[in-house]
Order: sequence, then C-alpha cells, then structure tokens
Amino acid sequence: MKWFWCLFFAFWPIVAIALCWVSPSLGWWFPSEAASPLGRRIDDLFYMILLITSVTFVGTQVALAYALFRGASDTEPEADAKKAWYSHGSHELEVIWSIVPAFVLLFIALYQLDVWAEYRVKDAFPRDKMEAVFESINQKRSETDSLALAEVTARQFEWRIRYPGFNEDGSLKPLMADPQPTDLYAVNDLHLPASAPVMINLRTMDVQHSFFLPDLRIKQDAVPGLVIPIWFEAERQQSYQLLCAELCGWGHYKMNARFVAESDEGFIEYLRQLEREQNEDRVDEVPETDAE
Ligand SMILES: [Cu+2]
Repeated sequence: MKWFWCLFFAFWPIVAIALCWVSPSLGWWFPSEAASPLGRRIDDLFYMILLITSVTFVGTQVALAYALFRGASDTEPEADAKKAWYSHGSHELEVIWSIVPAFVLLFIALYQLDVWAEYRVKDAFPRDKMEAVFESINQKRSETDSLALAEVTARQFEWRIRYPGFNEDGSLKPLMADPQPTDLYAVNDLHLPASAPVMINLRTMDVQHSFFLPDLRIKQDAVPGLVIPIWFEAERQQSYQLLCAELCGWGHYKMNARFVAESDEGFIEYLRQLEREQNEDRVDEVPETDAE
C-alpha cells in the first residue's frame, strides 16, 4: 500500500501543474485577454502569485509523499519494527515556516504597491492623459472640476448613468457633483472614449453593489454614502461586458449591462443623440381621443 499512497499524493501536484500550464491557452484562466495596460499588469500579479503558490503546493505534496513513504517503510513486516515515538515538534522548523511565508507575503505586498497606487490612489491617476481627452472632446472645465466624464449610480437592479450636457457654444460642460438641468441620462449603457484613461464617479442609491468590467480587470464596490472615482483605459473600440459583482438582491443577475468604448467623435455623437432623445417633444404624436 505504501506505493499507492505515495503515488496518490504525487499524482495531484502533477495534475495541478499540467492544468496550470494549459489553462491560459485554453482560456480557462481569465475571462478574456486583458483589454487594458493596467489589466495586463494585474494579470502579471496573478501569475506571479500562482507561481509562488504552485511551488509551495508541489513542495508540500512532495514532503507529504516522502513522509508517507518513510512511515510506511517503518511498518513493513520485514523491516525492523520500530517503536512508535511521540514528537513535540521542532521549534526551528516552526520558526522557518513562519518566517518564510511572512517574507513571501511582505514581498507580494511591496511588489504590487505600484499597480495598487496607479489604480486606487487619486494623486497617481494619469491626469495628463485624461486632460488630453477633455481637450479632444472639447470639454470646458476649470482646475477644480471633477476629472470624471460620467457618474454611474448603481441601484436595485440597474446602472444609472449621468453625463454632463452641452454649453450653448457646443462645448461639453464639466460633470457636476449634483444633477444639472442639462445633464444627460442613460441606463445600463455606458459610453466613454477608448484608447485613453477615462474616469467615472461610482455611487449607489441603495445597497452595496460592485462595478465589474471583467475584460479590463476593473472591480470596485459601490458603497452607500460614498462617491468613488475609478479610472480605466479600454484599448480597443468595442463593447465590453459590465456586471455587478456583489450579490445585491433577487434581481442581481439583471445588472448585466455594457460598456462601449468608442472614438472621441463617437462619444460626442452618442451624447448628442441622448440630448436629442431627451429633448424630443412627442406631444403631437399622442393619438387623439374622442372627447365625451
Ligand atoms: Cu448589484
């Protein structure tokens, strides 16, 4: 039996390594290829952590197989029967396997600081690139105006999106913290310029939701009472999935929306389209009713 158990515990790490090896090429690992530069760096962090845990897993499995083999050998009928002994453990070993993981975790914490800062710390946001977008879409703003191009408000069970409206001279207004009469609205359909960092303000009207763009590796909780800025950069002009990643109630599945990354002109055209729809006067289309 000793060989069976040794091979049994040696078999699983081999299966795990084989699966890890083929998973990326079969698309089993990530939802899709990362569609943003920051997304690729987050993927690299995932792979780095996967490598560390894989090495640890294989190491512990090999140690387990060895211990089983040794223990089984000692109980073989032909071997000199050894008396069972009680171990109080090894102080040195315990110190080693506490300090090594502590250093590994410290290394991971320091190694990911840059990505975390760029992603989450407001002062590290790529402000210059965002300002180039404001110029390109002709948005008139002052230094103190929000960098956000839209406000996304989650509620049970949809995403409500508020964009700034246009000035008389055709330029785009900045997004104000409070709703303005000229603001433009959409539901479950977020449009923003592609190929440059863009920022939104995230909030929620009721419970906690989570703004999730799987292709861009963006996930941020929407917390009641907070306005949370998030930025992302879609490399290609296409439609991406926008999901809620927090089980927020019975209709959680309905918060399946889309994020369309498009050209600067396409974005402005989309806002103009919203403006036309919002200002359309359909009074004359109301069918005449028979007066009594
Ligand atoms: Cu939700």
